[in-house]
Amino acid sequence: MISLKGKTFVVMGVANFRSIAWGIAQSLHTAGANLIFTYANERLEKGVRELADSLENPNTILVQCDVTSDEDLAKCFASIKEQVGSIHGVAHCIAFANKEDLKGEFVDTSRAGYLLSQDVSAYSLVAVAREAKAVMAEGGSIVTLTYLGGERVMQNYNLMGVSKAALEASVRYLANDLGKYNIRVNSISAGPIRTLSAKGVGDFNTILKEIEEKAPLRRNVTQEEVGDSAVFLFSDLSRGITGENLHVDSGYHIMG
Ligand code: N5H
Repeated sequence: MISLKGKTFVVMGVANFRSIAWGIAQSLHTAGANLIFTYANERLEKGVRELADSLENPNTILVQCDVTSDEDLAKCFASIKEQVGSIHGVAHCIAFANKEDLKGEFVDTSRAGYLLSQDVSAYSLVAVAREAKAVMAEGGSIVTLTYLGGERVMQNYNLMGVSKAALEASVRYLANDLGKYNIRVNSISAGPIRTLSAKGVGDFNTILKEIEEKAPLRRNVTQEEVGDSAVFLFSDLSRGITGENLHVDSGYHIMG
């Protein structure tokens, strides 16, 4: 197993125990890393605190951070700097789209809905990377989460697909900017997992079934698998990789 002992990682976007962010946090914890969790608002704080406390030998820090607020972001990373000095990576696991925009046709997307989704799901990575750069004195690794709908048209993913396309392009431009500081930026394109984001998706079972039938591995992926891949991207084993989109999807993306 890869050791990340003595290294500190910020995990943004844990909503509950099903979150991919939580899978990443658990894998990081298993690798011996120190963890800092950020939560968007008070409503989410209690759940994140309970999960953080459930980790064996918890040595974790919680910081509030709404990524749509530049002030919050600045305060959050200043507080992290004050508490730990420097960090070695950030897991950005944050996205949002209004429910009504995740059905029907993309052509009907409102300006406000589009901008909100871009702000929370794509621009936030740029802002987080800028803040994180100031706290990554020894270089680092930034990992964000995307989905195949950012590369091709997937039913109902609509404006989230466009936000993920912007996120994936942002990964490449950020990788180019931050490479000279030995900061790597990559994304993981996870197969569908039943998270809070997926809640209310009417035909989610059909989507999962299609993966079981068509993906090379003939099964769906788990939070743990995404978490372990993130640990690889956070570790020195991936030191030659940046600007990459790693598909952790049972190979589904290679299928026509
Ligand atoms: C093709 C699909 C199925 C249809 C699309 C699902 C898109 C989900 C992503 C967004 C981020 C979900 C979202 O913003 C839901 C909100 O409108 C309502 N939920 C909330 O506000 C909850 C409480 C909070 C915690 O959620 C968020 N996001 O803040 C894609 C699926 C097969 C795969 C999938 C589910 C992809 C993905 O991007 O998550």
